[in-house]
Amino acid sequence: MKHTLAKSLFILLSFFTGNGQSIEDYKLWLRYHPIEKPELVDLYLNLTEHVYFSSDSKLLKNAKSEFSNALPQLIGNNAKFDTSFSRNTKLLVTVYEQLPEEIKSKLKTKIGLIKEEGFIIQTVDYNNSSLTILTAKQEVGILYGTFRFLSFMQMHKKIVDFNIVDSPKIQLRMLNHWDNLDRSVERGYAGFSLWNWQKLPEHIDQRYIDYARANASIGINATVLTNVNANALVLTPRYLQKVAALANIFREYGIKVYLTARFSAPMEIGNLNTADPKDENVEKWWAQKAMEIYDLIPNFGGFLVKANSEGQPGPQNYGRNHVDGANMMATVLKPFGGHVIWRAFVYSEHNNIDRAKQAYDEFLPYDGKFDDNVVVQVKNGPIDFQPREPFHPLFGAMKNTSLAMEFQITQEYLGFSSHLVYLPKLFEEVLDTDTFVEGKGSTIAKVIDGSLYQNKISVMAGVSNIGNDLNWTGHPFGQANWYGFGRLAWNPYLTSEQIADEWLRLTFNNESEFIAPIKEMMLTSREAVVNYMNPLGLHHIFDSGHHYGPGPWVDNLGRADWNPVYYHRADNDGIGYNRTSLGSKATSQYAPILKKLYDSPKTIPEEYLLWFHHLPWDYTLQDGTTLWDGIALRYQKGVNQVYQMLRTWQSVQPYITKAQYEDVNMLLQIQLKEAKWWRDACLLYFQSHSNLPLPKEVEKPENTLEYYKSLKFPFAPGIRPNWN
Ligand code: BDP
Repeated sequence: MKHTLAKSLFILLSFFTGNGQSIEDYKLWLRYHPIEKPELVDLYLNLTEHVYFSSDSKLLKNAKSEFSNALPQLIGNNAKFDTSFSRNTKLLVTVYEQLPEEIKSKLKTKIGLIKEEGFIIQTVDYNNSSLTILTAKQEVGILYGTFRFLSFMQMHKKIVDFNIVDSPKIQLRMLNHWDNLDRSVERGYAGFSLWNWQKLPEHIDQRYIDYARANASIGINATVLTNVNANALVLTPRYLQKVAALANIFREYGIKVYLTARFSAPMEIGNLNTADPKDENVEKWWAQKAMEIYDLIPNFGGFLVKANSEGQPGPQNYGRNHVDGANMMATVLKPFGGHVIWRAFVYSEHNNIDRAKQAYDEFLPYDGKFDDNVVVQVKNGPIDFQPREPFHPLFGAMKNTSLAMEFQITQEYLGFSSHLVYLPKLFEEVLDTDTFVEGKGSTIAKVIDGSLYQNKISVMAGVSNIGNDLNWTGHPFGQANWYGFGRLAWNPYLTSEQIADEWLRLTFNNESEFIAPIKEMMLTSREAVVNYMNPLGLHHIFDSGHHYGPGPWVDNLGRADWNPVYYHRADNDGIGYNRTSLGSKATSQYAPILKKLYDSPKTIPEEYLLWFHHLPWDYTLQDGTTLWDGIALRYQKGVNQVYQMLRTWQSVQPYITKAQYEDVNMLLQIQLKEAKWWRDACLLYFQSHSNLPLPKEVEKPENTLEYYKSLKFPFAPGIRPNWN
């Protein structure tokens, strides 16, 4: 009865919510659509008709309530929760320590295989019948196992006997929110910040709970609440009370809270006249602050620090270095088990060398000098979250330092939340890349998960794409990027294809006629954006400040390395940045085998060609076309790929609701318009240097170069105040 009711309600809701984001989208991948196949319903009913779920803590209660909410939606209201473990129990959920001895002994070897946060789901013979056990070393493992179990049901997996052992491969799986205290979100394209600082700590928005549920469901266990361009106010008692209210909720979902720490906080909120990390009073101030924070938030994670980067204060203001700054903070957090996550996103206005080389030059000498509760957080590429970059050469090079991977989930340089770009494809490409530092197979995934150098702390961070939009991420497919980031942080060896498959099933439906084409669309979407924005290794040719749309002509900003012309170096002879041994020598920051490969335009993977080489317009590409034609054809290809995405989406209309269909259809129309804008603006501008005609396959530009140059967007979202 309930089953049919839920279904009709679902259809009704979808019907009445119009064409944009719908209330269904709010549920993310935790939609728990009714299972309609009778044999599957029977299978799961059989498994769940007698469940014993030990729930003697808040965390376990949350796991149980997810289970008891989801089951009626999935298979009707027939699950029966037993008050104790009995002969009837079919599903037993409890931590390993509390299992009956006989069952413990059956799982003894398996429990040895999981890490602290891992879980086991195993079917065993017990009392002459079959019993499925979900167990873990810690309660949080039960929570993760619960969500996994429910996801199997959502994905219509026909599992009779469970045999699952899984643990996260990375310790800190962390979101970085670039959220300001006024609720604006730097580089945020999904509305305002979730954190309602004004109403906290008294008012607890249901959103906080649903945010925690969503994160726990994919294993995210840490969140930095505030922007890396930090405001010291968050460290004042009034705000810390608010932070504590959030931390209390998140703790019950296995999530630790971190804050960004403004290096000059002792001066701004502490009345000191210096923030010198070697000053005794400064260290005392931070020690006192740490005590105050841990008093309120006993499981506080620690600080994320952006120092001496893009104008942020840091130890260099006092003639000290990154190690001095990071270790001072690490010392005060150490007694409480806290971490310092110190960012390596640095490039200096006083340094004329290639910006792509600066972080490596600055940080490599510090390798091995950071305290063991310090992690150095490095962006995936050496410049800044471009649609494609070669990997950051610090990965693999800093062997004696725990390195965190910083990905950007929000699409600052990938069309904001208007473009459908499936980012796990990008993340996977980075994680699978071989650094060759310890010979073949030294992949970035192994650097990050600590298996290559046995570093103390492993971290993967993602700059969040979440805001208070009804669907959380602005674009409904932005949810796949949040989901995919979490899954890869749990296991960096998963494929982007598997993740897309899971997400589609959890979010939409299990119809193969829907899944197959849409999965294909997602998997090509990343290459499409590279083609229509930055083909062949071009990068950072975005319009200033807001980074919305193309601006390859921009040459008038205060610092050379803020100008797109610095990066593409187009002139009448050719295009590209010579970073070879004969140019800026950035290639020498990579392992010798890669240096050699990258040094020659003939051997470098073509997708990085213009990142490392300045080449004449008539240079011959691998497919025999000239460089000029190759660039132009790729821009056109990107546009064609978006046309194809639209056609694909239109072809699956029968499998989704009207609201779902219309929302993405409208967004794809924007994406198509903007892909053409990118193609036309960039090709017209580069043509003013190459003086060559466009190949016949390329559509004629819709406007003049002057028109594209004249476009201004003072109110583009996510903009950083006073920023170029
Ligand atoms: C750049 C963003 C800027 C951030 C900076 C960072 O444009 O808003 O503050 O990165 O990562 O991509 O610190």
